Amino acid sequence: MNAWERISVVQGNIVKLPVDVIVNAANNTLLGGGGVDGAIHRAAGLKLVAECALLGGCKTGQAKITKGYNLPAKHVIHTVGPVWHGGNRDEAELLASCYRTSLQLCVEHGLKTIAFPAISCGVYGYPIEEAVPIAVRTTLEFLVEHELPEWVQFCCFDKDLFEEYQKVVATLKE
Ligand code: AR6
Repeated sequence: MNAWERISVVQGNIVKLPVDVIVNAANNTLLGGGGVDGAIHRAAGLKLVAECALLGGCKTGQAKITKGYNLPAKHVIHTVGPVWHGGNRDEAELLASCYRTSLQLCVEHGLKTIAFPAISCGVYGYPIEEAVPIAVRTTLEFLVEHELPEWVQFCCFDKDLFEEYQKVVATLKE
């Protein structure tokens, strides 16, 4: 299967997705927060924050894995996206690294299906027209080189983001 056939764009709430692993757009403490982080912790239950507390935080651009507890997803990969400062503080490389390190954890743990939120595109202020091509391109480059994960979903909470992903996928495919 070619790499394009292994990605999908969906609209909805990532906590509902029955995949091997969902990705959390966390902060350096890994102890919870607002946005998708808050939604994932609420749905997973308190055992998730207890496991996260043992991980010693996470550097920006890196990722760590836990169980999914009460989520339909079996695991959660917690990654920390960059805060947008205008684009001159290595934001693009750090964002790409979030996708690469999360995908690499799928290889290491034998995970076949993963769903990503739009890392850094909420509280952290990354402009979606800059972030979405990085998400899609970095993921495709990884899939070309690796058999796992077999399937990647980009989960968009709102319609604008969903449309942006569809536009970027269509443009890159040409
Ligand atoms: N399902 C899918 N996407 C969601 C959901 C959901 N349930 N909820 C929000 N989004 P954000 P960041 C989208 O702010 O910018 C936290 O407090 C949202 O619309 O969650 O990386 C952390 O603890 C947006 O497109 O993450 C950090 O402190 C995307 O998820 C900080 O926010 C990311 O928005 C991280 O900020």
